[in-house]
Amino acid sequence: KAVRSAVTEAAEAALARVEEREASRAPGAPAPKPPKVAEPTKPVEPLPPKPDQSGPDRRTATGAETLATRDDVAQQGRFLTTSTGARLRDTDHSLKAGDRGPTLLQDHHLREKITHFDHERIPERVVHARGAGAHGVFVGYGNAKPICRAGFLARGKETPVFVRFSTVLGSRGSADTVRDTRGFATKFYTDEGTFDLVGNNIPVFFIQDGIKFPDVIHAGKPHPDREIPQAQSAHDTFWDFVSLHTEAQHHTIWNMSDRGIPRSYRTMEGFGVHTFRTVNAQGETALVKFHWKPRLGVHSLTWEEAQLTGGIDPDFHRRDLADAIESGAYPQWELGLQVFEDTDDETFQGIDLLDPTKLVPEELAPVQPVGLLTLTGNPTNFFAETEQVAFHVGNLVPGIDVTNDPLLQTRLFSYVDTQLTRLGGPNFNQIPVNRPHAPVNDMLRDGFHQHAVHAGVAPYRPNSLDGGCPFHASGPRDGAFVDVPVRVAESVKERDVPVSFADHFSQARLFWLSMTPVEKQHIILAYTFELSRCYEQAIRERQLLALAQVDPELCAEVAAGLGLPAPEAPGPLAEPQPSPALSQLGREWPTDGRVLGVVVGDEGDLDGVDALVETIADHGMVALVIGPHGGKLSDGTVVQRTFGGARSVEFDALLVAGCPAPAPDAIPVRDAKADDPGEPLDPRVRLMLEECYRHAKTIGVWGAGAEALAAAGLPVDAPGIVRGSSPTGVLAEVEGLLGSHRAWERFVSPTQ
Ligand code: HDD
Repeated sequence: KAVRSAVTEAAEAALARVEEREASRAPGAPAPKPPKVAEPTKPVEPLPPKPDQSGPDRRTATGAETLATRDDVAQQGRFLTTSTGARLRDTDHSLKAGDRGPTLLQDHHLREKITHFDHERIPERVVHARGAGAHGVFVGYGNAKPICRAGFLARGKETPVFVRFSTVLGSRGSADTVRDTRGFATKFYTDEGTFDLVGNNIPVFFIQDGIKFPDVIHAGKPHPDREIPQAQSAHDTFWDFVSLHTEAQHHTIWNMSDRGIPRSYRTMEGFGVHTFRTVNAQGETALVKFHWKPRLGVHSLTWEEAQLTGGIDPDFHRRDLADAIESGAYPQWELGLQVFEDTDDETFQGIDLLDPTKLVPEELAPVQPVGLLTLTGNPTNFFAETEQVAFHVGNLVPGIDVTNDPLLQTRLFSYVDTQLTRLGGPNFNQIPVNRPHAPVNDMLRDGFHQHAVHAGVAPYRPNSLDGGCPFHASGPRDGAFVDVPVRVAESVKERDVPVSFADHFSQARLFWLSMTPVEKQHIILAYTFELSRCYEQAIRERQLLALAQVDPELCAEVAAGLGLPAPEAPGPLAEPQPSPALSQLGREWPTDGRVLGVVVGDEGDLDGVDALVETIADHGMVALVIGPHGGKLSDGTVVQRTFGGARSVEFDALLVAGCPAPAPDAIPVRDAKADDPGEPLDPRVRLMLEECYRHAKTIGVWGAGAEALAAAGLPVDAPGIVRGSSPTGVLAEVEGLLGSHRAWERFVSPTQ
């Protein structure tokens, strides 16, 4: 009885409080804010979708217009509601028996909010978990017509696309700049169905048969006992596998080269890797390899930059892509084709086109541009788009077909299968980012997360009840996808591999021989680092034996770094003709979107800095003024980075307008020199200069800037150092040098 009366008293008191509040409210006045709410939650209009995101997904999986448009699926209305649309007056306090609880099971809103949250995560991709996406458009040049009837390649035809870049090994939250292969997957929403080009930034693969994919991935992923290391190949299991399984050696040398640490997604090449078969309007076939050529050229980080960036800005590539798009510096790639005659043996000049560990040098089969990809829009919602996008190498359109490459054949199975778990059922093509833009009438029904409300009673063929619909397209004239009637050789069932797949080293050697000395140096350092992280001596020795079959110099240098004897190759090495196109050096590229740091002090030398910043922007580059403190400098110059907050890795080049002295209360960055009253240069600027110098970045100085270089102990007349009297004069020269990415001559010794 006592308990009951206490409850009744509390309830009455609560009711009285509510009544009191209601009574004190003027007629028509809004409901009072609940107590203890720090942030008023005045309803505002939800953000409209970005104009560039006004997406093409306003239809059901059957192609019909639907009420469930993107705007509807997104948030609407001014008020917070439950998921079933009931307006809520409080989402900050659970429903309790009295203000001190306990909480009531009856609180539907509480349970809905927490239950939904509990299920917010889906399994990350088993590979390529870490990625960034963007919307864009592809425009065909029309010149592919003689070999391919795909409509999206027609002259001037615009096709919306979604691209997702990724690393392979790391988890979803891993750093962008690790040494790894990068995924480059493109979804073309064509009028003839969705075409997915699911490629990488490396033109070859570790394995020749997809049945070994779990092996290579298990070897590359963190060790199963302690789950380390994250997102890298510098560990025993990876090198154990590739040294035993030598067909991986070609892909591995690409990973150890600068290709493994791209400067930006915007400066990566992309490759379809496999050979595909194209068909023209006459039904004639050709074999092709797909290439993406970045307009800004192929550029990479240095190893040290990649390491520093991984700590300072693990989202470096993701941020770079989003910033570039948001600022209107739309990244571009040309789609190119290497075209080969469709012969019975499917080889070109002795290269087996079905072997995905082999490339065809561009000098032998030039890459012919057939269209332009421009990325113009950032995703509105990372999860909805970038995470839920589902690619599949089997998403083909009329005019493009697969070959018997055994790696590709397995991939045709794997991509649907993985989405069933990852996206929770068979209807993932109804998710907005995956919806085709071509009309869909597929007779696929029901299943988890079915969003379409299919009409009709006869989802089967033949039928008479739904008027016989849907009909078969009669052939190419109706836009049908027709499997190329490739002759299948008379054969027996066997688990075997063609003899032509047996050569594992000649193209790894071709790659090595095509590198410039500085690129070779980087490769040597990468192998030495990675193998030095292995514990097992036998693995190092076995990999050295593999390197001996690539090149004796490479093997000897890595062996010396590891303190091991260099083994001899068991037989003579192939002597392939080098392919200069494989090198990243020796060409000039546009400098759009390059980031220039402008170091200024509080005093003096600020003349012309504002004009310089404007000129940099006019030239399509980004200037970030780096000053001793945030806000504005004495002449009003706005500072974007402080000496304490900036690090060299953010910049492609540094312009130095003065020789800023250390602040009296400066915290030394590296050593105690800053306390020395004689120290002429702020140690944080010194560190920036030293790093830029070590990474062979262009440094431009004028006025007292030259003193800063000298104070940092750097030579003022080294390659890539520009000295001048005016900021604009210096900028002109720096811009010229940036075209070749780095002052490559500055990499002189293996220690750099
Ligand atoms: Fe794969 C994802 C590229 C071989 C199985 N792969 C995936 C992605 C890319 C590639 C870019 C990420 C797509 C995205 O952003 O969502 N994969 C390749 C390339 C290969 C390759 C260029 C060789 C030339 N892959 C390969 C094989 C298998 C798979 C041989 C299986 C036998 N790949 C998958 C997968 C993934 C995947 C498990 C994981 C997530 C997904 O598919 O959607 O199915």
